[in-house]
Amino acid sequence: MQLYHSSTSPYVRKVMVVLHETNQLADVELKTVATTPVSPADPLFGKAPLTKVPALERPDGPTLFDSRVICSYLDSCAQAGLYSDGSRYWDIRTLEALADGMLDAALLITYEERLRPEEKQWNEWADAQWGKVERACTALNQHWMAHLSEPLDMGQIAVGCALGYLDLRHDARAWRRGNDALANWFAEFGERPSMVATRPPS
Ligand SMILES: N[C@@H](CCC(=O)N[C@@H](CS)C(=O)NCC(=O)O)C(=O)O
Repeated sequence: MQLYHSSTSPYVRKVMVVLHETNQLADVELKTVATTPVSPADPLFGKAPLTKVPALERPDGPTLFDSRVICSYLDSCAQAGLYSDGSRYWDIRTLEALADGMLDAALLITYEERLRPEEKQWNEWADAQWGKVERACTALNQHWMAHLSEPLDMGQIAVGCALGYLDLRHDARAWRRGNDALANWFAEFGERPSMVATRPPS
């Protein structure tokens, strides 16, 4: 299989962490591409029409995207149980959606700051996106700490990758402020070998 990859993409990182945690790294060849909304990567055309990474090309079926689909697929290949099959299933899916939603908002801020011409940038809009990230961090800190401390699952991996991205691109906005429990959890979770091996270059 071939994974369309970028070393700074937090969505790709989710997939890479799953590959590490489920011992499937050898099954996947990485194809690094640079893709943005205004410069879509040529190799993705025809395979992943949204031209986003990650995308997973398989020998026996259509290319898979997005990160949730790919992680779920890899989990089922390895029968790793990262989504559980009991009452935790919906919690895990919701936690992953919350983490991915934080990422979506944080990535929009990154694009606003890096891709849009300076004179057209809209600070209130970026701050409103950050409001979503802040509310998500507060919810994690107040309601999800017990879940985050349970055995490894996909929700935890997604939250770890989302917080790592906030540190990479939006450190100055200080997500840890008022979220001590979450910050302590991430300090430990970020030291898992799979998280260390997939740390984005700064
Ligand atoms: N929902 C997608 C989001 C993927 C995504 O936005 N990836 C970014 C890189 S971090 C990308 O490829 N952006 C290019 C674009 O938006 O056209 C997923 O979970 O895989």
